[in-house]
Amino acid sequence: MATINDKILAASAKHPQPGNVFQYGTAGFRMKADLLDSVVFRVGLLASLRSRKFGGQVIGVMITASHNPPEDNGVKLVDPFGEMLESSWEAYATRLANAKTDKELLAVYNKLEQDLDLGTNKTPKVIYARDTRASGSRLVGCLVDALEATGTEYTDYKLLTTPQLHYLVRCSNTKGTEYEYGDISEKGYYEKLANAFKLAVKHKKPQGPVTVDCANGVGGPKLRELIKYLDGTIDIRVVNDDVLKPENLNVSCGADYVKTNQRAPPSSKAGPLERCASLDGDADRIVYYFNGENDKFVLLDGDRIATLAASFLGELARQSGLAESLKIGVVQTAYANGAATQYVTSNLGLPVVCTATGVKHLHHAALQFDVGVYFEANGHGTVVFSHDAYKAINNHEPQSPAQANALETLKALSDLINQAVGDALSDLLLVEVILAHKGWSVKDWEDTYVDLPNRLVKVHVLLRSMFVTTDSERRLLEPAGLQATIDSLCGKYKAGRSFARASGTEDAVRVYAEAATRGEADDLAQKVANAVSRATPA
Ligand code: NG1
Ligand code: ZN
Repeated sequence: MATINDKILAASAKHPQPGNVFQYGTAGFRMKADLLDSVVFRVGLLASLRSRKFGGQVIGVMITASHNPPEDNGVKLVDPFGEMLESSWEAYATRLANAKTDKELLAVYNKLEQDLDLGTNKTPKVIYARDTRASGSRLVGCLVDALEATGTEYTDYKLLTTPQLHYLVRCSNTKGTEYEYGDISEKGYYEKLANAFKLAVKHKKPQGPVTVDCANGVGGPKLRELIKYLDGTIDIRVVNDDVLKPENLNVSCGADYVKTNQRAPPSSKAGPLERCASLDGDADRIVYYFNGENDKFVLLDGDRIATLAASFLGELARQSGLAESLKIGVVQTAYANGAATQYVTSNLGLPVVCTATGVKHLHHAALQFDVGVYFEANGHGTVVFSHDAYKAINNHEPQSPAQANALETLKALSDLINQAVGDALSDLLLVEVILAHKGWSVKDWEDTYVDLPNRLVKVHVLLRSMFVTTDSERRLLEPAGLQATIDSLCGKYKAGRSFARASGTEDAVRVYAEAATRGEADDLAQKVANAVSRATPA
């Protein structure tokens, strides 16, 4: 009878390594889809090991390339509690992906089996899903070959948003425990969100419609499904939801298009001051925007969602009598606009923590608070409630009808907000609840503070690894002398702030600058970019 090793060798022969060097980065593996067969097969092997490491708990595999163009694809693992894969395992994924031959791959796999102290012999379990890309079903075939070869039990959830898969992983592993999260089904996800939304808005029906651009991705059909459960409590208009033509995915629409180009999708027909939102291709990011005075485009990005959420959660904590027991904080990266940081500390009186780029860093830091609000400026984020926060919210005896009312809303929000990962559909409903409660238009939301003019510049460099940062990527240790140059440039501009860091996803150094005026921000960014270029070999 063929052993598991024989089966792995035979299956791997169907998916030869193309000779490329791969790296599991912050977003898993992501590249042109036709390079990914061996990578996805090998991620399947790792998912099986990861499940064995956790005594047969369910591990998730998501096949998506998020906001990338249609011809790309990608794959990432979801850990048992619905979080992103633990960092130390990223290196194992990279090791497996780069084994050149089937034999070498088997050797790496067997070595990991030995080194990882896998404990019990429980059957490994994996669940997986994909976005709407044409290459998705082929890559699922590669994944299944690995799961079959390793004797892993698996369930195919077909098309899902990334956060839906995270939800299902968390539900699967918490069922019957004190952390039980929800029913292990797509329907369970919609019911959880819709019920929480209806409880949270109560009689404060959102005013007017919100138009949601779904990037022609999986968020479209899933949002339409969610709407069925909302019983008309909100008018959501779905646009750019054509998933039958996968070549349209993320093309001239979606959150990344809107954030990068600082404009609405050309197809947008929204009138002045109408609420609009855009999701990305796998619906884990969302940004809001509207046409302001004189047709001026106004973006309400992740910073704005974070400040809005923090302000409302702070109010609810005070109104429900829980201000003392709930430590609320906001986590940002260095890319957060300085005005947003200032607003949180001065106006809201809440602490702000800055972390390195990448949502896993933000998520981790947010867990240090009872209620941790975190968003990247690009719109990926959520609010995490600690176990103690859930206890406090659920056990608190309200002292007045007003307290009871606020407590009910807070409870509903702790159900509405995806605890595993940033979720565009959950974030959409969160923003809608808050605007409805405050009776705010998008203009009122914008008016909370004025963003400092800022500029992001990309400098292509040969060796990005020579840029070594400290202080949550806000300061450079190397190349020697460059930080002093940046400091001295910043000092010449009113409210000047700038930093340079190596991108984790491209061969480039990103320079961010902000200052009191548009011209000064542009000028500062350009000068720092020039200094970065000068500091690198041509
Ligand atoms: P890098 O390339 O490391 O700057 C970019 C985004 C991150 C995050 C990752 C994808 C900026 C400045 N950076 O990272 O926010 O979305 O891609 O995981 O937008
Ligand atoms: Zn995404």
